[in-house]
Amino acid sequence: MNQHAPIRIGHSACPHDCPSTCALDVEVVDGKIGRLHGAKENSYTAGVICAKVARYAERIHHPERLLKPLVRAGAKGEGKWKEASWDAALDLIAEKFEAAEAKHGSESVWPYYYAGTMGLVQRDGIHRLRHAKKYSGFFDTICTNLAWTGWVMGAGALTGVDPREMAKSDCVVIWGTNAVVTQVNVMTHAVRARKERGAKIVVIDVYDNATMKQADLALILKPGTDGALACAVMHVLFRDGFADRAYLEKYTDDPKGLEAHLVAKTPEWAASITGLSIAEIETLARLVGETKRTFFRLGYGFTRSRNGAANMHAALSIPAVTGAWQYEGGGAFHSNSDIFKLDKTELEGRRFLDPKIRHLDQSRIGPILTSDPSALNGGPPVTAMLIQNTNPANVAPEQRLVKQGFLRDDLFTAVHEHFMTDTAMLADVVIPATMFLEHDDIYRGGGQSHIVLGPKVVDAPEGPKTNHFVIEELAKRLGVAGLPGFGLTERQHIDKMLEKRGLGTFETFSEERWSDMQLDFEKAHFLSGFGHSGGKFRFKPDWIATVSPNKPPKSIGLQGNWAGLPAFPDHVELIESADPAHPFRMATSPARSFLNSSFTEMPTSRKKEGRPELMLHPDDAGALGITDGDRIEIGNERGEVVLNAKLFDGVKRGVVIAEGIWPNGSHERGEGINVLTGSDAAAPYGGAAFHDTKVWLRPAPPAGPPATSLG
Ligand SMILES: Nc1nc2c(c(=O)[nH]1)N[C@H]1C(S)=C(S)[C@@H](COP(=O)(O)OP(=O)(O)OC[C@H]3O[C@@H](n4cnc5c(=O)[nH]c(N)nc54)[C@H](O)[C@@H]3O)O[C@H]1N2
Ligand SMILES: Nc1nc2c(c(=O)[nH]1)N[C@H]1C(S)=C(S)[C@@H](COP(=O)(O)OP(=O)(O)OC[C@H]3O[C@@H](n4cnc5c(=O)[nH]c(N)nc54)[C@H](O)[C@@H]3O)O[C@H]1N2
Ligand code: SF4
Ligand SMILES: [Mo]
Repeated sequence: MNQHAPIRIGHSACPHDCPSTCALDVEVVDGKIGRLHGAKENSYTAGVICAKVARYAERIHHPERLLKPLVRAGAKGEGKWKEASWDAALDLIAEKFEAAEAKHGSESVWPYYYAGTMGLVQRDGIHRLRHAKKYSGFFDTICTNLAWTGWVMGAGALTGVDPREMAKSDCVVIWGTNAVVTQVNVMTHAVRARKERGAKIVVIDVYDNATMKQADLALILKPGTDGALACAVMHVLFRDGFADRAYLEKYTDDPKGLEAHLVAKTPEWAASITGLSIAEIETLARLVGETKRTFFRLGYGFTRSRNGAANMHAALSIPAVTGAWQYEGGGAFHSNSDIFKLDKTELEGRRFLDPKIRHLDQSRIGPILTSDPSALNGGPPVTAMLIQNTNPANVAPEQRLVKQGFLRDDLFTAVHEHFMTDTAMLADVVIPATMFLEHDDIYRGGGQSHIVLGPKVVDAPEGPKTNHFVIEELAKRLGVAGLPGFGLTERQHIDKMLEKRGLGTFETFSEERWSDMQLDFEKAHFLSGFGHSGGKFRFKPDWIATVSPNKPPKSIGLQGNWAGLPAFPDHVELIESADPAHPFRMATSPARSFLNSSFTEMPTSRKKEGRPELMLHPDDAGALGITDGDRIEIGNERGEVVLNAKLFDGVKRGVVIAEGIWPNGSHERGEGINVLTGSDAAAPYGGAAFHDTKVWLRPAPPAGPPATSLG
């Protein structure tokens, strides 16, 4: 980069799958990207972004970036490719989709996508093609299902207190989110409360992570036991006179029933389940009881268990008992996803949606691709796929099944990517994608309240094309390009969504950069009632009838597995409990310098993360004859993986933590951590329990001949 060339500042939004959706200032020098900064004038971003995105230059100008369409030239997964023109690659994909449809019907094609980009146009346009062609539906369960469902069961809407209000709290409870790592902006506002008001910060997690280092009260519990903690806290609140009975009477469904139910949920009871001491539980209860302005910032991590929806509902019930919702800086927040209301009907081609077409569960891709009849939902095998913005061969549970599926000879897979990911390695065709600074899009922040515009900042290199281009070009080849909703540019789609919402146009938004959609105080605090009919917070969830954004479409067949879900907040043993053959429980918590599998290609990120490791308690290691750095084999019925032991006393005995989703090829046998995680659909309607896995550990046998590495 020429040091004397003038620096231009472009504006954008971070497209990655992170609740923060930071507004960005982007340095551009000589048409190349320099440092990225958080927009200071955005009241949520407040000038702060994470380090991995600040060094985006390393990702966008990466020497291994995909620049040419590639067609498989050897066996699947062998890594032999020949270059192709865009026309040839798109013709081939269209031809294979037509052939699949001719043989097994349109449902044998399964467009598969996720939130590698959160831009609405580039991410969600794939549905336009899906619906127009009656391809199999996509039930997106992998991330938000358990968390959102649990929240909505209680509050009735996926909204909550303005996250900036944390700065006005006297106590911030950061529960099951490693915010320092996964959404750093939470800390900006929480730490402001401590600096300006002497607020206490509480962190509840399964290990002593980076966020816990910031805590005044640090609680390390066993995975999947948060419901027990929440119940004991509420037991103490009722017992010691901290329950706000007037609030309970006015705003909740059955406070007397709850109080009676909680009589047996003592701190002793919860201590035996959570591994916390009675004193720790009493301290938390007293703190949130005495501190009316307590802000519960509830994350995703503690819901990635088979009882995760119930645990979210239980934690969310606490502020309804204290009445914290009534106070500025008090109440709870998880996601604002319900406030934006941008109309995607046209973008997603919803008018073509045929309710008879089957849906397939994203998280069950392993059983689906290996043609497990229960996962195929009564339909034909999947024989053709287009994959955008996601890397299921690495991130999806039950990885051995996923890979076995991708290796099927009768499956055609096209992957649209930035890099040769584990999934791209298994494809038949790989096409190169633009990055967010090279295309137009619009974003909404689930973890905050802004809609942020992301206009194109620089030209893409020769080769990569947008997701939008690929969908439109396939539509032409598949005979649906004449249908309404096709043939528009990205900007036209953005204009339509903004205009319908009364927010102007792409043009006017380019000046404003973002729009703050925050609900007013009364609505955000549910002071005019919660989202359910009747307006009450529900301590007694209606797991079946409640309308929830995660409820599966009827055609998925999976109509709810509520067996075992509790009538009132509770601890339920739906988790993969340890047993004599599997004495440990594993959580796969996020790594700071990766974002799921993204950024694993960046040299700085890899250097910072070191190597795939398993954190375990020194006493557990001692009992197994394992010392720090030893190779250790970890397994269950689904498979085995070798990691290096990292002795660590910030975790309960019997609990182990594997941080980060390393590329499969970074592991000794070419298989990643998701070999061990389960793809069974968690109650009530599915979702992946990534932090809920029983395992055995043993010193690893000597490394054999190198396994076939897939990445
Ligand atoms: N650096 C980085 N940032 C990320 C990501 C990343 O991988 N890396 N991922 C992005 C994505 S897709 C998402 S959805 C968000 C998710 O962000 P978060 O809401 O933070 O959720 P998780 O990353 O799943 O886990 C958060 C914490 O939950 C803890 N945890 C696991 N099980 C339990 C439990 O039973 N109880 C409690 N109390 N805690 C538990 C984990 O140890 C971890 O510290 O982050 C996004 N941001
Ligand atoms: N063990 C374990 N597994 C997990 C989790 C966990 O905590 N533990 N977390 C889970 C969660 S919460 C999630 S959300 C999933 C996420 O998993 P994924 O959806 O696979 O997310 P990423 O790994 O970030 O991969 C996104 C891919 O999209 C590509 N991409 C980005 N932008 C674009 C674009 O504009 N166009 C195209 N065509 N491609 C693009 C990136 O290069 C990247 O390879 O992983 C899940 N897997
Ligand atoms: S904190 Fe999240 S939204 Fe902000 S720059 Fe980093 S990854 Fe993007
Ligand atoms: Mo996620």
